[in-house]
Amino acid sequence: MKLSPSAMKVQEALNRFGMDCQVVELPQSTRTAQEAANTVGCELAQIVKSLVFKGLQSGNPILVLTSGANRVNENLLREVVGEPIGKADADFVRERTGFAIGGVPPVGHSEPIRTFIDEDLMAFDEVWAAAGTPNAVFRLTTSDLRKITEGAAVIAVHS
Ligand code: 5CA
Repeated sequence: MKLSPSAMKVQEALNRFGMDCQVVELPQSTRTAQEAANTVGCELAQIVKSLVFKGLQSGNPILVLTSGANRVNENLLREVVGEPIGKADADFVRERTGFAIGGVPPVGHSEPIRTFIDEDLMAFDEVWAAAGTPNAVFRLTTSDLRKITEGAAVIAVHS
């Protein structure tokens, strides 16, 4: 099956890391973590949410790969990041990652993004992440998630 251009960007990024995982584009929505869990048939907590925040002093994006069941505690994140942070709006997400909300992947962004991983994801062998569109996902091991995020810190970011 031919992938859409955004999903293809993610597949190519995975290939560059030597991953053998396959992006799948589905007829059902995977736009939210709950929809993705329902669609692929996994636990909500096994979905990797790619949440973008904005450093309010630097203007830099910050990516937090969060377990689907968790909410990011912005006070904790602020301490780790070292500057005040705010939520990113849809335009900022698209500009700085190259992807629209609902499809933001953990890899393949238009620029390198400082990334953190929610420690709760590490409880699983396998997780599912968005792959560029609201209908595209891929499954990977959590050790591969660490590999493709190249040294991202694993932190406790939820309340
Ligand atoms: N495809 C699924 C996971 S496989 C997905 O992308 N889920 S997500 O949780 O990472 O992306 C949705 C997130 O985007 C929401 O949790 C929310 O933090 C954010 N979001 C949704 N709407 C907006 C909006 N209008 N402005 C800013 N952020 C938003």
